[in-house]
This record gives sequence, C-alpha cells and structure tokens, in this order.
Amino acid sequence: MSHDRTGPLTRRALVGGAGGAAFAAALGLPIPFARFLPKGLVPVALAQTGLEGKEGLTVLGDRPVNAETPVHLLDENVTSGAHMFVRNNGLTPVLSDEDIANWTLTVDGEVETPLTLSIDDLKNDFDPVTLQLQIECGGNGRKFMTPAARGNQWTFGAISCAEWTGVRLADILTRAGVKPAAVYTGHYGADLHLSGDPEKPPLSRGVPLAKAMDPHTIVAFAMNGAEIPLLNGHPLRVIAPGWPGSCSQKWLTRIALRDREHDGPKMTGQSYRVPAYPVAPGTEVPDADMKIIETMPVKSLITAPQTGARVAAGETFEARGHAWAGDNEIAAIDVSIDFGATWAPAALEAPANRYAWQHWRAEISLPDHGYYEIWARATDDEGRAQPATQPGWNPRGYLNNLQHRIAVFAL
Ligand SMILES: Nc1nc2c(c(=O)[nH]1)N[C@H]1C(S)=C(S)[C@@H](COP(=O)(O)O)O[C@H]1N2
Ligand SMILES: [Mo]
Repeated sequence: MSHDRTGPLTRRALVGGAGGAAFAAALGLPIPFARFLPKGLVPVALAQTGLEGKEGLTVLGDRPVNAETPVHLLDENVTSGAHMFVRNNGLTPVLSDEDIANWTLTVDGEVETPLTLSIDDLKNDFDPVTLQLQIECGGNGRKFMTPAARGNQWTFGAISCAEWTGVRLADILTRAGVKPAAVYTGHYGADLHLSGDPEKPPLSRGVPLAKAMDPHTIVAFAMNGAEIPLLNGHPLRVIAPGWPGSCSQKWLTRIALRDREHDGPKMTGQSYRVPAYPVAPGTEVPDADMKIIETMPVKSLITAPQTGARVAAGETFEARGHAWAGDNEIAAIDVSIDFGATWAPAALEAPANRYAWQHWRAEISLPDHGYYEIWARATDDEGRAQPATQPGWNPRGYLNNLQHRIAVFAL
C-alpha cells in the first residue's frame, strides 16, 4: 500500500525528504546548521508547540504532546476547547493561513470516482450535521491497570464530548461511489512522525465500512460553533464516536477505502487490540490472538463536587457527572457513599443525540462527620455495568472502565 499523504503541509514536507529538511519544511524556514542537528532531536520550535488554548490540563508528555483533563474540569455539559484533552502520536502540524485556505480532503482507494474536496466543497455541496459526540482514548484509565501497561498513563480525563459540525462520512463516500470490494477505511492526517520522516505517518487508522457509513460518523470542520482547536485537529477531522479516539483522525487529508482491514501505523500488532479471549494479568499474548477494539465500554465520571471537597454532615448537596457507553446508551447510573455496599439510583438525562454522553445528578447527604467516598456506577442498555476494579487485563492497558471515586470530607 502507499503511504502517500496529500494536503498542503505534507506536500511541502515531501519536497525536502526526511530529517532536517522535513523539519525545515514544517517550520517554513531553512535550518542552515541542519547537518549538526543530532538524530532524534526535534527542533524546539516544533517540540514546544505546547498547549495553546488549553486551560488546566495535566501534561503527560510534550513529545508528542499528551495532556488529560482533570475530572472536575469536565463538569461542562459540552466540553469546551480549553478543556478538551490532547492525544498526539506525532508532532502537531505547523499550519499557515495558506495551508488552511488550500486544505483538501482526498477520497480514493476502492471508489468509483476519486475526489479532492476543499473545505468549501464540504460546506457547500453536502448537508451539514451538528452533533454532540464523545471521543475517548482507548487507553483512558491505563494508569489503573495491574500489572502496569506501557503507554500514556491516563487516569480518567482522556474523554470529551463537544458539539461538532461537519458532513456525514457516508455522504462523502456515496458521492465517490463505494466499490463492492471496499470493506474498511484508512485515514491520513498532516501531522509529522517524531522522526521527521514525512513518509511515515505517526498514525493511520480506519474503521469497517459499516461504521464509516453510520450517520453519526462525520468529517468535522467546526467545534462548538467555532474553529476546531489546532491541537484537536483544525481544520478537518474524522469523528467516529464511541470507538477508540484513534479512529478519529485529526488534521485529516485523505480517506482511502480499502479492500481489507486497514494496515496503517497503529492498526496492526498489539495496537488498539485486546486478546480475543480473557487472559490472566501479565500474560504475553501473540499478535494472532489479538482483535481490534471497536466500541468503547460503559463508563461514568463524577465531575462535581471535586475530589477532596468539604461538605457539612447531614446537609444535602448535589453530586453530578456524565456517563457514556460506546455504541450503546446508558440505562442507569447508581451512586454509593459506603464503598459500594449499597447503591442508590441517580437521575439520568437522555443523550442530546446518540453518541453524546448523558448527564446524571444525585442528592447526597452524609450521615455523620468523617471521611467518605462517592462512587458512581453506570449500566448500559445491555445490562453491563462498570467494575469496581480493573476489568479484563490486556497487554496494552486499554478499555479500563473501572468506577470513578471521589473523596469527600464531612465536617
Ligand atoms: N492525525 C492524527 N489523528 C489522531 C491522533 C494522532 O496522533 N494524529 N491521535 C488519535 C488518538 S489516539 C486520539 S485518542 C484522538 C484524541 O483526540 P483529541 O486529541 O482531539 O482529544 O485523536 C486521534 N487522532
Ligand atoms: Mo487514543
């Protein structure tokens, strides 16, 4: 297969080849002493793209940039750009106004008519859709896996639910004409591999054709009524809601229809895969026994009060948060103040639309002064509930949907 990526940044980057020349292309200036730049060192100007526009996130790493949202900052019903987590596998592209103005999406592979669409084409030639859609990193919760799994040690904050505007991927693919051989998509973005090699996409994942044709899978050009934040994929990204966030390609330049399961970087081996059968914690599992993660599991958060809160004993206060369940809906959410010995149902709102997280609230009063924990447990519409500790262990620490707990001091 070809790893050709289209789009302004990559075309520019391709002019120079790998290493220093590619960095120069990304920076828009030559690097006179590029020959002395040690291999593996990323120019500071690229590595420190930083977290512009973000507020209060916990930084897990800066090369690539990875930052999660403290749970209490996820209290908003619709996640703001400032509070949306960032998960990068490569370098955030450096984009000029011209790059954005000339942005195109190429649709090729197993299609009757390959397309090259500008963002104006998407806005003018297709029906717009606006939906609240949740995106959760497949590794959210990895920190709580025992034995530990390598990778970003996300706690609870690699989840967002913003309001996205774009067009249905199904409409784009239908316009191109889906060939009978097509079974999977392959997504490509304009971010640069950490090595600076423009031939190597940092990540290129895809979804089965049925998920691509789902009316909630979109190509988005706006978020919360404004531009998408650069770190979250401006000016164009896929949203394949309810599936690992890695299916939602940022800085989208190309979608290829494949006649087989896509095999781009992070699609194969152990990436975003779990054992096809339950394994004991710590087991080494051969690649052949790993299957691709599709829907994310049922999960919930307590976004208020903030953990560590002081409340008055015997007085009522509100606890609240959100719950979501991948392709499914939430059927119930229960809260406990006695370490899970007893549970009481919380009030649950319907989702704004399918694939939006659902808000819940509960009136709580703590009987006496002392230390308490509030635990939340969501159950999906197929009767699956969150476990109190880690669910099935898997080598890369994906899909950890253990219950969220907060500490509360009653005074
Ligand atoms: N082009 C590109 N798209 C990408 C990634 C990436 O590294 N490059 N990371 C993916 C992963 S693993 C996740 S979880 C989501 C995170 O989306 P966010 O950074 O907007 O929160 O983006 C996905 N899309
Ligand atoms: Mo992810």
